[in-house]
Amino acid sequence: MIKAVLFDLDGVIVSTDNCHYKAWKRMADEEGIYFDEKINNRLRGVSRMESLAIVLERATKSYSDAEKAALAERKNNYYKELITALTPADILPGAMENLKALKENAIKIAIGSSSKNTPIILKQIGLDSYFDAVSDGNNIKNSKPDPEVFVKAAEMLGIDPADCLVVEDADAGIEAGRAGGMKTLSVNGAKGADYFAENLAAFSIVENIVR
Ligand code: B16
Ligand code: MG
Repeated sequence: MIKAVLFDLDGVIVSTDNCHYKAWKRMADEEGIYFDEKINNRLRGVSRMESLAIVLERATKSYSDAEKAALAERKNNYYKELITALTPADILPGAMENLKALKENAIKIAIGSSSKNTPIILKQIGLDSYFDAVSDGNNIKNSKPDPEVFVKAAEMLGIDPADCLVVEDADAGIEAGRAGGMKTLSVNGAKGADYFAENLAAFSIVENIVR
């Protein structure tokens, strides 16, 4: 029985894809590294340093660890500049309706995001005190597909992982949910889930999965 729903943030509650893309692109252009939207799609749900490793696959020179840390920080500064423009209007269609319906049905809701910028993003979109628990890139050692972020979210809620549903837009996130012993709902084409919805706009989690 589903007692809690653990939501990925980027790509499920709010779309920051384009901000990540612009920030990586700016950094890559400055470094003369080829980068496009197809490469950007591979960064979904992946941690910042792992994302950098993917971006650097197209680099023509090698970078020391200190240089890599500086590149990641530079990208993150560009990204933070861009996300200051986010507002509640950027919440993805159907997300609020589902969150409200879950609350009304006494189902716990949590965030499980790889992003260290989760607190900033939640504040920008006006949901900083909305969730029962927030587990993110700041409280984990291993990022998705490792289940840690979702296992910690379930622990914070005090709910058995088997009674949790993970909602994800990334293959790595679905894999993480499954590895954590949770049920999974795919949105935006993530593969390998128990349930599929094109997006949350025309899908009720309460009606289709919880009941
Ligand atoms: P940051 P999610 C992920 O968030 C993004 O999808 C991914 O593209 C990003 O690299 C990762 O967060 C780390 O983000 O650099 O802000 O710490 O989908 O798990 O909510
Ligand atoms: Mg995501």
